[in-house]
Amino acid sequence: MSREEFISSFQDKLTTSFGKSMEEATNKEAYQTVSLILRDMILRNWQKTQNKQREKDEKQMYYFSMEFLLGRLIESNLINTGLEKICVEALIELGFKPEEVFSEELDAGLGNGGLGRLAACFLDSLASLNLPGHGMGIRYKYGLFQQKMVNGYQVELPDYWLKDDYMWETKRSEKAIEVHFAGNVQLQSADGHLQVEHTDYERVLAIPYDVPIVGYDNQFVNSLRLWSAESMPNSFHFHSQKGTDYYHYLDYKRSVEQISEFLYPDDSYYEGKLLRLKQQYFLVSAGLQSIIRRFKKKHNDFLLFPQKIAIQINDTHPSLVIPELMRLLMDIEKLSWDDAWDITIQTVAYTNHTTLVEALEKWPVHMVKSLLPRIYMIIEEINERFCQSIYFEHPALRNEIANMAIISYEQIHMAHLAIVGSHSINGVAKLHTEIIKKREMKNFYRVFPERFNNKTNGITHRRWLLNVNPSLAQLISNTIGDGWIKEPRKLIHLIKYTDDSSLQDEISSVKLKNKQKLAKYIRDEYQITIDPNSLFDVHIKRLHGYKRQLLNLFHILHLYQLCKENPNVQFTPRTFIFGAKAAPGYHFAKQVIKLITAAADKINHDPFVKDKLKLIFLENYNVSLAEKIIPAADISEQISTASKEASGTGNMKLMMNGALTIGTLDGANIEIRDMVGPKNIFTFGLNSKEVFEYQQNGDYRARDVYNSDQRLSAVMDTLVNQSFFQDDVEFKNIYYSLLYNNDEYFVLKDFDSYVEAHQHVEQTYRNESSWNKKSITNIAHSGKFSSDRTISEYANEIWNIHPM
Ligand code: 26V
Repeated sequence: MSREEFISSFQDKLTTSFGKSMEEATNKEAYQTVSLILRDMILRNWQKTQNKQREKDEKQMYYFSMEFLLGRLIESNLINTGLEKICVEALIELGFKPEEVFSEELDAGLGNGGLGRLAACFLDSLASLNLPGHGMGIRYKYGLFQQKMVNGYQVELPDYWLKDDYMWETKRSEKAIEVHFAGNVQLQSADGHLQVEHTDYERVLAIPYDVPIVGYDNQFVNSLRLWSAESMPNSFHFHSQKGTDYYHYLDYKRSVEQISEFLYPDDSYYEGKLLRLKQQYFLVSAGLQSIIRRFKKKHNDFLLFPQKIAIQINDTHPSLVIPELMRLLMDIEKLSWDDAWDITIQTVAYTNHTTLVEALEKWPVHMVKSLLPRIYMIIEEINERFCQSIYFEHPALRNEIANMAIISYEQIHMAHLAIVGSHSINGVAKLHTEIIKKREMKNFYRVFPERFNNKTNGITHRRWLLNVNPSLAQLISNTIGDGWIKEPRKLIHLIKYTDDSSLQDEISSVKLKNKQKLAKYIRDEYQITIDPNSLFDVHIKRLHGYKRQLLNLFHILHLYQLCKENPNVQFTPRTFIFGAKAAPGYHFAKQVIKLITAAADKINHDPFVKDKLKLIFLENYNVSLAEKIIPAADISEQISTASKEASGTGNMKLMMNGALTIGTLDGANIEIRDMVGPKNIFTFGLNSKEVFEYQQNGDYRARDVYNSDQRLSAVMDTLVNQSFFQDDVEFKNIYYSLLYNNDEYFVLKDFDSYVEAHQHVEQTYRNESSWNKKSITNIAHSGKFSSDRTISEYANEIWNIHPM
């Protein structure tokens, strides 16, 4: 499509869809018009891809996830279809500002954080690598809440992302599926076969909305299928004389629609909520039934199923896939238990994303029994057979059966179910996988060693470099050619230029421009002026104790005290930027947010430190905001308590944009260090072994650390002595949790080495050439962390799917 053709389509669509002329069109209408043009093109390729996949009967992979954190799609769709340049030029010619037009799209925030964004990056890589792999998720009416800051506190508002039409979805009413809840189950034996009779169940209609997932420069389009729950008026029998049935119907309708109403906003603390269980079964049952329906169009032998279908479950959230697939194969398709079990195991693979005990899913037996009676029977049978097999085949583990059982103490352990019912269990970074094998799941590893494997996470370099940082992308292409876009490992060619002073200067000027842009955004939105020449230190992720935003803040307060004590201290001006949402019920995390904003208020208004320190807490951190911050970062804060962060992916995005990492030896930070070498990353703190030892021996004394470090006690005392903060109620809580609850996350313990690492950062930053060299080194090694690499590993080693 040429620019002229684009402009004429634009004018056409504007008239036919909105009845408006160019002069009257708003940014939103311009956005919708561009999407419509793009949509036409994408739909054609979508159909072609589907036809080809159907014809060739290639094996398909389905990624089941309760979360897909897509953000906006307009720019990545433009880039991937090759229309970006033309569209941008056309919009400018027509008098629009492209950035304003694109930002009319509301983020699809159907995820909490890392796990949901990973799913979105994976979809991009699958399509870009011509791999037949699709997403299965829920079309939540409300995504992750919008964060409003009121008086320094987080307040949550509903995220009604569907208020304008969502331009990328297609409703497929004709492909609706019925999902059944509750009721009674009777088992009967009929001519050697088990007859299952399920009666008096509640019927829910699952309507699929398909979103095309566009590959980069390959005309290949996969699908993300998002399910929405609707009531079934026809299934409801109105027969009361008094007219109360109508009200019952409305109750039923409301309760059904709740299923896909909102995304649970907590990604670290499991609560056994019935509605969440309903959501999980809804996704799993609708998704599986639609896969089986498609399979049956070509095949009647279910033994072929694992050769045609692979299912990856994103954490345990969709682990009901295992008993539901069993149910469908046995009760509906009439396979034997043994055949159904072989098929299920060969089809399903499970990714573990956390070892935090409080995040492990355990459903109460009574809940599953009443909501999903048939599924409960199947889980019981799986458990029975599994426990038996341990008893007879692994006598050495007999004493461990109670710990390994799927059902124990009236709870169903979903991780155990996921391990027993799948052929592959993977962690998301080397260290994480080792921890799973050697500690958290060591008994299972003894039983199924061949099932465990590692797949270090990745990010799509197309969005996180090409799209968000076009000037850096251009500079890279000018230096080493643009082969890196299709083969991100080629970024390594930059390594030859680390000493090239002209590249160093250009890298630094690209970074400066990005920082100026972010500074302007912050000035416009917050009326705070920050200095683009200061060091931008960025800490962006969900707020959680283990991610230790508090450690960062203590260091900032320490710097503040240094400036105050000695006005002549040699000081590299720094701007600290935070972005973080806390789960609405996570009080400690909310107190930390309040502490950060209170500190920001104080520091930013202190004329004494005016040119030296700024602290910004950005409201409503989400994908689109991340895209603004990441290209402008000098330092990437990845400071989790060692062993707690399974991988991290923000670390990869920041590195790819030339930021240097200050981090603990945790998650993928370790692999980043292995790639760039210890000189190009600032590591500090306890390692995972040391953390485990303290936990095992119980010999950590936070109080002793506090007493022995005067800088630390001076900082912490400001939380309680009113010298610095006014409203001190929540801050006292933080203080007490550190000293009286013995600092669960070793913030105090790591303070000293963190301060030292920051001194090292500061010294390095003063030497511009040395800094730029390190920055280039980081970019050069970031190719390994493209999700293209991750997805190729999954495709070859777990799914056995092939590029088409
Ligand atoms: C957990 C829960 C617990 C129950 C309530 C709802 C809910 C929703 C999400 C989660 C997910 C927790 C696991 C998670 O997000 N892990 C993150 O996964 C990233 C991708 O693998 C990884 O980079 C992060 O290190 C890891 O924390």
